[in-house]
Amino acid sequence: VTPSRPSRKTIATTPSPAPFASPHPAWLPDAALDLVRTGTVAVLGTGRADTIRAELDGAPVAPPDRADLVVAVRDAVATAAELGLAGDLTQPPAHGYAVVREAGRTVVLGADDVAALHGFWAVVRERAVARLRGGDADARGGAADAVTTSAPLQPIRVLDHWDNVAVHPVMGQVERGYAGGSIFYAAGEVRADLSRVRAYARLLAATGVDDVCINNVNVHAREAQLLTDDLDGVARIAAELRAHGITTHLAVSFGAPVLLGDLDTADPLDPAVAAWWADAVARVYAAVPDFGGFVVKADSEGQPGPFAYGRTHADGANLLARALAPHGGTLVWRAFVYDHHQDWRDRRTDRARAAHDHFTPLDGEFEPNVVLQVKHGPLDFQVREPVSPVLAAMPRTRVALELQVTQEYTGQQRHVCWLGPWWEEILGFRLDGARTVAQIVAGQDGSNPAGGVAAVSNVGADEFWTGHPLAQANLYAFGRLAWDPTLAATDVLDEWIALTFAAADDAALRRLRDVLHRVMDDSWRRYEGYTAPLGVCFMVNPGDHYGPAVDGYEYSPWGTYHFADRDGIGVDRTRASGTGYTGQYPAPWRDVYESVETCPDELLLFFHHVPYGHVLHSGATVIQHVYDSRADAVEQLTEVEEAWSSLSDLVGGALPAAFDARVRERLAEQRRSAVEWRDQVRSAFFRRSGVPDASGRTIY
Ligand code: BDP
Repeated sequence: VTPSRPSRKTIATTPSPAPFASPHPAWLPDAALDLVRTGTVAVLGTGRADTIRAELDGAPVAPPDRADLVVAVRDAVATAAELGLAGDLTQPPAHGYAVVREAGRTVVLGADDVAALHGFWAVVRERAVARLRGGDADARGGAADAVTTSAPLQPIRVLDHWDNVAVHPVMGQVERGYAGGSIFYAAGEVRADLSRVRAYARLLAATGVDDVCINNVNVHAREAQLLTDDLDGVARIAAELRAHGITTHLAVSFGAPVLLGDLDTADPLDPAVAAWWADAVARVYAAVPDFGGFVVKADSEGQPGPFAYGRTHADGANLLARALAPHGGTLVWRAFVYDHHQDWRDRRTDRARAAHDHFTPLDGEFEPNVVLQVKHGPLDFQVREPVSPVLAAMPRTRVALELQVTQEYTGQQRHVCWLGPWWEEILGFRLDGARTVAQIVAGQDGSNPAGGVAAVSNVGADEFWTGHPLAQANLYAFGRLAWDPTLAATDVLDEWIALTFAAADDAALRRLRDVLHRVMDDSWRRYEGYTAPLGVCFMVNPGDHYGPAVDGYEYSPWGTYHFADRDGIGVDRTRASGTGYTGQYPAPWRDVYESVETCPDELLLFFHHVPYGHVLHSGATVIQHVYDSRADAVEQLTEVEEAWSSLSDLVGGALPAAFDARVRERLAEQRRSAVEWRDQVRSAFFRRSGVPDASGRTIY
């Protein structure tokens, strides 16, 4: 019996009950701004310097050589003396900022106006964190004299919105959205009231995100028309984002020339098609002069692409890249290309191989303004996958890493699942044995061109932005780790707590910090603990991808199998006897993953088919691990609920009552769902294997 569960469609399309223009302030409540508004201030420069002035509204203004806090755009300042500083003027790094602390004053210098804005938010953040960590008065205002600089490692830091302009009959308004409707669109149009978009841009600017793609990569008819029929709407959105230094991008259909009825072909080598795209791009730039570029999902899950014309993906990407190049635009082409009609009876076919097989022969063939966007794992945003080998396999191509902030496969913003630790692991993974994924995609050592990082946003018109209020931390962390991937996830969580609960008094803030870490720190591993084991992936309900269905995709053409039978489980992806996928990795991973002896436990079933009695490095057998971790993870939820309840005296004060109520409602659903996962996975493997649970816990 499957307990009834809320359907994804309902969640995605429920309009927010809250007034559209007054959402939860997330990590920028007034109290956070008060940390910099108490002393005197001065802002120098134009452009987004006006945005900083607006943030500091209410603070006493003083001349720049005396103000306690000065924020300046580099070209608005000639000498250090103008800022009341001794010595030579500090130079901010390209695209970044310098913070100079001298004689109790704080001076921020941005390389340009957007960098000044980032530097401003850095000061707010530092003061909030100093307070959280019990810093003294000096740390809150101006600490000891020091100069710090910061610049983003990744040139592209983009959030992709899978928002449909018109509500899609199956996918709703936001595909894989778990936070209400779209902040951009309502009733098939760009919203008249874009106040939420502006508030969103403000939140993103404070993290370091600088690009947003405003519509779904699955481009349906109405979204395709954005390009031609609603550039005014796009321009209105771009204006809101621009105020906070965010550049607008559009996802377009490769088939647009045909889809929009103008031509009978979209062949990338046809001059009429190239001319069509050149015109379309010119119109976009006429409406949005600082437009960022296009994102394309082609030949994937039903989207049109160059294969239909016998052309390569380099031909396809270059067509659009050449149209964008004269305007300085970027073409992001997704590497998520695989056969979703595969023969599930054939054990040799392997979806995990697809992107590498398909794209690496094209390395060196892409125009310089093409960025290939690669999902972090070879399958599809699972709770555990190995890092995609494609990220290190195309040294002559700009490659961007794609993460998923929206929790499609990690609890759909009904379960607490803090993804900071997962991303820290991915970004820090030494994929070619020497360089981390973050360094590779940033082109840090110059041995490959720079790409960046992208992620699917988790935001909607929901009162708390993200459905589960604690899922805000994932959005915050994406921006921070995109800017600086060397940050520790636990410190990023501290930042989010310090900023979000800036109104709490010192004692309440410390308690909130303690409880939030208890609830969130291990939540990703806990989620992994009660869902699909040891990197085997999927086991979710087909379609909505929520809740357990052990064999949900096992006999379907999507290429996501576990091959569990009475003897064993897992996918043999070795060179010796399986699909050969391990051979796509550079050393040392090609050998580490090839052998059951060296393959890490958490990825064992991604790479190997093993008997249930196989002994893990942990000492447990595979089957006992399946039993134990599911039961243990559910037991841990009791501690989580107790920790949250211990905050009850803060409700209505430091912890807003509606925030608390939403978290409690979600914790109850998480427990219900986790119990369902535990019982279904444990029973399914007991029935297949016949091996009893050595711990004696009940199996249904
Ligand atoms: C899958 C989602 C699907 C997306 C696809 C993508 O289930 O809704 O369209 O990824 O990334 O995970 O294009």
